[in-house]
Amino acid sequence: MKRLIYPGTLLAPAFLFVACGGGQEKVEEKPLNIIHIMTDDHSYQTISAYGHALGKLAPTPNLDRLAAEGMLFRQAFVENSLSTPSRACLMTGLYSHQNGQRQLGAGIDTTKTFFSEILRAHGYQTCVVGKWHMQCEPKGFDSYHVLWDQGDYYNPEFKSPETNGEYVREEGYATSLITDHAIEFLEKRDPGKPFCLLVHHKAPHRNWMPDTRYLDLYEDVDFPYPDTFNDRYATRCAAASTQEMRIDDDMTLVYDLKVDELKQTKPHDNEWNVEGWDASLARMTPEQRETWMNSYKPRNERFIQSDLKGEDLVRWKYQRYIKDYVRCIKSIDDEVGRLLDYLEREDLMDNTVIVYTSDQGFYMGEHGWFDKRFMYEESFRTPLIIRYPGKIKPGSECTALVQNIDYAPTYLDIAGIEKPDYMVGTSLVPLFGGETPKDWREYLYYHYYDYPAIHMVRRHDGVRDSRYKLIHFYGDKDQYREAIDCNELYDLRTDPNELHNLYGDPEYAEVQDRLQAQLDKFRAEQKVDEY
Ligand code: SGN
Ligand code: CA
Repeated sequence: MKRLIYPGTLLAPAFLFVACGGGQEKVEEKPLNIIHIMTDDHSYQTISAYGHALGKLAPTPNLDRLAAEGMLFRQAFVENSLSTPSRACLMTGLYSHQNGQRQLGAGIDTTKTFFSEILRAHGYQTCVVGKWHMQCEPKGFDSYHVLWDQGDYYNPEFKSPETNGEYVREEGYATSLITDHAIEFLEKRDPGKPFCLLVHHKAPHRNWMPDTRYLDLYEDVDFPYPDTFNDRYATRCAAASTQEMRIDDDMTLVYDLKVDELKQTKPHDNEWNVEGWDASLARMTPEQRETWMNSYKPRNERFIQSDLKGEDLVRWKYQRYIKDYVRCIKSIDDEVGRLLDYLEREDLMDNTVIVYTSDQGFYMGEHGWFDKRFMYEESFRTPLIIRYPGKIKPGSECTALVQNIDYAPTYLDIAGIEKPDYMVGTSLVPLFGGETPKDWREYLYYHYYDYPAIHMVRRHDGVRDSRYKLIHFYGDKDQYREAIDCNELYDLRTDPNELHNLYGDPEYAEVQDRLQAQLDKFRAEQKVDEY
């Protein structure tokens, strides 16, 4: 039975009655703690528990441990595949047009209640560490230790109530520092109260800078190319061919791929390529820089000498990109392991729900891309693992359609708090038993708005059910691109790589009409104001 507790009241402990010697003894059931671990741009393709080729070559034993002890979600999605919008969905349980955060920059409607505020009002100790990124102060937290903007990998700046509003540089690697601060919160907390801790990592965000201890890891591994690596976007709307997120054209050799030696010798059309890289290097201590150069310099010199062109060059770029990315993941996995070890030592594993996810998915070369934004699977889908002892069967899997607007209602539900009426997300708790309730949602709504912007992905919205996906790209002509008003329809069962746009195919007319009707329904019911 759900307890409805109003703001301002403290969490009432639940009680279990245990039969004992013929009588009944009252045993206190402690309210559950919640840890939400969220990485930035982590693809499900690089978590070995998901079984993809990359994950097999670069294993993630600690994330796999979470999956082995909890539930792996195979159909978890975001509403808007971008950082701040995703974080706003998490905090509010609302779609982007309802919480205000449609694009990467300013937008969040701070009058909307964050779930952290509700938990706090009900007696939870709340804390966020790492990437906050939203253009408002952390809201609803007893403590916070957050990065400046997107944050930096090396010696990043953090702000906390103790720093009087200043961002202060801390020496070390972001993933480890964020874990340190998570553990600090746990150490200092009042053990008499439940907690909700958000651990938001910077990694593995662009420009994918590994920790010094992992600079050589996987160097001799040849990572496989995705089937769609050479996709040329036949049958699609123009949005797929007019984006700027291709490994060949848009991934820079200096900033993204760390070929420092090319700074002086090559003309660089993208100023950020050199400036951004110099800024990354300038952050390092002399020792960190020396370790870095000792690893990358000889490889870079060999690369320059080989003078690769065309497909060979693209393949070299892909290998360097993936290696740096999975090196960042290695640190994430280690640090999740360190946090789990701490929880174990402190006897917190049994009464803490642990969630692992990312703010969105990421392209690991699929369709020739890096970055995210599109409603195609690799960026729309996210990893999601939930460990909930006693409630979730270890090693279970869930294929129900779930979305990032569901976290806020889920965390309130776990705390025994009724979901406020205005929240559109749905608690995931009914899925934890292993069965999908009959009335579970059959469709998901997606909407991406950040155009014109870096990577130039056109605005689009769409719906997906367990098998089909309908996408509508829209937008007027502007100084950069032609007008677009174009649809795509995919059958994910017969075409999981989304290569064959079936929109307008008479054989799929019924499916198309059904999905269009659902899309129209979402737009009307959720009061979507542009499409
Ligand atoms: C930066 C990155 C982009 C990335 C956005 C959004 N460029 O602008 O590649 O798409 O962040 O990422 S960089 O040159 O600054 O690295 S998000 O994860 O925050 O949404
Ligand atoms: Ca992100």
